[in-house]
Amino acid sequence: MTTSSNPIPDGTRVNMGACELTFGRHIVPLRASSAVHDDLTTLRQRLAEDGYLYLRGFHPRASVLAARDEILALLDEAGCLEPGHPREHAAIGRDPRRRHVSSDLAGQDPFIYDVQNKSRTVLFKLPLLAGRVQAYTRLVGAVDFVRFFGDLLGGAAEARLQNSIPRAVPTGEFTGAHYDVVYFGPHNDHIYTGWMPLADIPLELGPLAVLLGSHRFEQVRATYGRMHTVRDRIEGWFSTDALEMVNTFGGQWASANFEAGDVVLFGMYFMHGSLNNMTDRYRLSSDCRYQRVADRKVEPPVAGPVAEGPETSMRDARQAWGV
Ligand SMILES: O=C(O)CCC(=O)C(=O)O
Repeated sequence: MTTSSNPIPDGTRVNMGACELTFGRHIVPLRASSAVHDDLTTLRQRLAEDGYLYLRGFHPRASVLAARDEILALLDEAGCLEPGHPREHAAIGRDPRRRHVSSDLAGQDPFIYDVQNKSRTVLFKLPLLAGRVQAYTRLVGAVDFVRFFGDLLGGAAEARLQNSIPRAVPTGEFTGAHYDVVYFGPHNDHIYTGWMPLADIPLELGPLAVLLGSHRFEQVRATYGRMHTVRDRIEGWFSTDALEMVNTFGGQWASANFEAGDVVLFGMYFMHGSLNNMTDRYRLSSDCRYQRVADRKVEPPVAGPVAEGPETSMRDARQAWGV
């Protein structure tokens, strides 16, 4: 596992949505746990206290790049890449007429826009791509990682491939702050996310950013954290205003210059999103999910009756919750 760091000088400016964040002030580098990766006691303490573990260079770089190549081939097939560039540059195609990416979440197209979050990020429907994402499938279910995760939590573990999503984020896009529990429902809060870059993702490509201390926002957990976007017909992102989050709840954002092989592990109640992609290349990464086998449930996709009427905006919901 890599332990070297790629430092970010204080004063470095990055963007998250419409907000500019300054390193050393609103945002700090993620703390890497690679140097203590054999020390389960320390890792458990860090996961509980910090809300996350940043494992640099966990996966062999070649395994990650093999998965990336599969995703790039699919992006190419979807007409998303600019012709005439080496594929691994992930250059975003300039002609939208070439793209065949669907906005119909429930449809049979394997390439869809993240319409749930009103974003042009391209998501891939794995069940429709069986046989074409073998390296990606091996990476998500990598025995070393699943064993590590099981040792960390105490018990045998497994990857939830069906909930793991490769994503390609285009220029200007970012992910708003959210808890993952709202996408799985509170009955599934045993699931963990293992976010991984599928290529090097320096700050300008818009990597993952997490909000330190957000696993302890008790009032937010007790309100927003009880939601399920489908059951409660509610927006998923808690906020697109990264500075409002810091000013209202305290804490700082954290991010890193990520490299292929890194993983960030966190639970369902940990605010995260991403910085803006400031380049003309896709940012390629994967949201991967893991759980202990003992926690496995025969879960209904939606627990409880589905709310009626139009979707509730997060703004209205937050006002009602007083958070
Ligand atoms: O990669 C991103 O922009 C967001 C990732 C995310 O929300 C997740 O992994 O749960």
